Amino acid sequence: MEKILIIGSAGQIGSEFTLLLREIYGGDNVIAGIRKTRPSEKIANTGPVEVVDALNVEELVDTIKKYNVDIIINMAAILSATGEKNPNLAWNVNMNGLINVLEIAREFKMKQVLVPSSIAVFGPSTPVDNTPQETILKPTTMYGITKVSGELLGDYYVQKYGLDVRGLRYPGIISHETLPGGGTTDYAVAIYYEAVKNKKYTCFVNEDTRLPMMYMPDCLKATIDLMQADFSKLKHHCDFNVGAMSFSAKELADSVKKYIPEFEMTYQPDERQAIADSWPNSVDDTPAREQWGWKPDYDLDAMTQDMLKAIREKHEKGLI
Ligand code: VAH
Repeated sequence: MEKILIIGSAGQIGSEFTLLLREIYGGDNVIAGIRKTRPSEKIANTGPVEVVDALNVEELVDTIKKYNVDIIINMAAILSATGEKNPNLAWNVNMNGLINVLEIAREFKMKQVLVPSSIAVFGPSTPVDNTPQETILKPTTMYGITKVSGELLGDYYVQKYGLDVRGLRYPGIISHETLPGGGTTDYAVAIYYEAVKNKKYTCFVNEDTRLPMMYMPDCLKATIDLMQADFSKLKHHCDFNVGAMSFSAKELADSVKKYIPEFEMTYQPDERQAIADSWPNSVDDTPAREQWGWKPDYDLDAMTQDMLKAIREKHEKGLI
């Protein structure tokens, strides 16, 4: 059975993907790599946890040898908004961490490396609607620059060394288990928590801001489907567009109001507005659908119902 190390296992996607991987591959075969943030109870109690910083080669190699790791999933990244406050940190974590992972995977002849990308690879000169798979990639954020570079680096390791490296361009990911940190799309998560707790939310982008978004169950489905896809059928590797839905901040607020009629949304755009404005409204994910059968399950209304149900339960238990 494969031995999988997931770096960034305490993060928004990493925390839920670790649990899914453990259901599929067995708890003991999925090592949760964390840095400072303590893992959830569920992760701590269902398999091994190790302190692994992608910038610390020794830590990485020790963990790989200890568990005979043959697949690495690198979910650790400094996201767009935090990256604009500390561009050098974003470059260091997102790029030097990645090259360490790729070099070690090459040296240890690993089975696969999964490195997420993002719609942040696109910029103001990219076609904004139904953004094609192959298009202009001139991002205006350091995070976006690291994601374009990461895609190119991953593809290089595929072509030059025959390493199986895969990645997909996540849209904004919405979930109710682990809060996101430092992203421009974080408003699309905060709105649900604030609607349940306070019946109001001041959004940091304007009401017309439209972005590609995806509910976490679809994010996990896309990630595991790509991971398990037949490599020989992939014409792309580290840069798959994946779409699910696209909505404006106002449409999101209206979706919440359907279930919390007294909810009020106000808008106070901050520095994250410029980042959101540089990203597309929607993406064309035909290659993902053709090459590995991608198909989302959730639309905005189904997501809103599921998010509000889960967050209300947390609120009633006094967890938020
Ligand atoms: C961010 N959530 O906002 C991330 C994501 C497409 C956005 O990459 O930075």
